[in-house]
Amino acid sequence: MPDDVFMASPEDIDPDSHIVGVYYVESGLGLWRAGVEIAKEESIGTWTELTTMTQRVVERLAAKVYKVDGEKRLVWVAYPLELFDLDYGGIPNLLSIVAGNLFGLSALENVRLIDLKIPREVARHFPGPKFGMEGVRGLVGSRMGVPHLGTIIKPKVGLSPRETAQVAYEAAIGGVDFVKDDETLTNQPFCPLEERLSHVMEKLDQVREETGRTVLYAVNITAQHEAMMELADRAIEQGANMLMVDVLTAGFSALQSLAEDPSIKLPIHVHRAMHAAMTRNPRHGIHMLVLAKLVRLAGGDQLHTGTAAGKMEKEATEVRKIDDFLRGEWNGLKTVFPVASGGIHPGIVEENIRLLGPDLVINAGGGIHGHPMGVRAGARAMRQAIEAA
Ligand code: RUB
Ligand code: CA
Repeated sequence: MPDDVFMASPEDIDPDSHIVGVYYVESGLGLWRAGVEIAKEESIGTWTELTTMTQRVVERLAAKVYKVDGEKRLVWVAYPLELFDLDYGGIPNLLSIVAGNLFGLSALENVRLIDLKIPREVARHFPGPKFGMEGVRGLVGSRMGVPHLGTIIKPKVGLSPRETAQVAYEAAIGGVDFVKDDETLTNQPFCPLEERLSHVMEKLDQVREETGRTVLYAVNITAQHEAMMELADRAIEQGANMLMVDVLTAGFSALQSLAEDPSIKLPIHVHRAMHAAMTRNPRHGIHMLVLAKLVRLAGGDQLHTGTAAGKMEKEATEVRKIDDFLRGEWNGLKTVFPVASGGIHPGIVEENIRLLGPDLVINAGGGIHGHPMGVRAGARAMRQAIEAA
């Protein structure tokens, strides 16, 4: 098929009837031809001419490259909405198209999906967050402009249910708004989920009686799909007030199933373990902003987006951009509460708030449980650092 089947000018692309992928590309082909390779592979084409091709397929379903930026090495590829099965295929189908085979094409040395423009017509097929940042704040009774303080129970694995609950209690009394499991802890024999949850919730009830404060506990139900839905039901029976899922290892459809289930009336904390395999290389893979958009579509209420200062690889301005996206208006969907986490301690709280903004969950594991005077003192120190900032 001639290249011009896969090319258009910007005036020909209606943003309401296309999903647009913006790709950073390194290729000896030049940007337009590289864009054609992406559009072809991810819509109707392949490496050779086809006897099975029809005019109707060419006219309606060809993706088109319609813009390039030579300086930044970007290409814009528009995919007609008719290419997608949004209701049944959802995010898996969407990703198989806009972020599918193209990463392995030998004609492209490096390619990175840096943004995905999703029109309202597409967003309408997804649940979005049930609570969002405002909804989560409502549960805790906090006001905008004040960060939430969270903690990951540490050691991340190995404590018994009772020990976990005691650590949660100390952190809550010390001043955290939110306690979470580590992404590596789910339902292992040394700390079965239901037993852990019931002990933790008992302790958090005690905190409410003693202080009047509601503290959220995101219990990690990440599991095989059906088992995860069952764990969600069991968690609700045990009085859970928040759920947690590792979205990339479980899959976006796992998150969406939780968000769409009308019997689950709890916010969902989303961890992004494994994201760096896709997001870390600035020349190849998928930008975290794209994953953040998909999490918002699928219904995450809180999402890890990185820190401005901490232990994980990051670029503060990039993290800020993602956090602002999550907190801003987008296709009528609720907001998502961004979570800064990874190596945070009181000494770098101010820097994180200054660079990322105060509508943030500031999460500290080692930064609380490593305090020489214990967990309660660690939580208090973090709270004081937030107040000071
Ligand atoms: C941090 C932690 C989280 C990281 C993940 O613990 O357990 O898994 O936040 O990184 P600690 P990211 O506070 O002890 O460092 O949030 O960037 O996805
Ligand atoms: Ca962790």
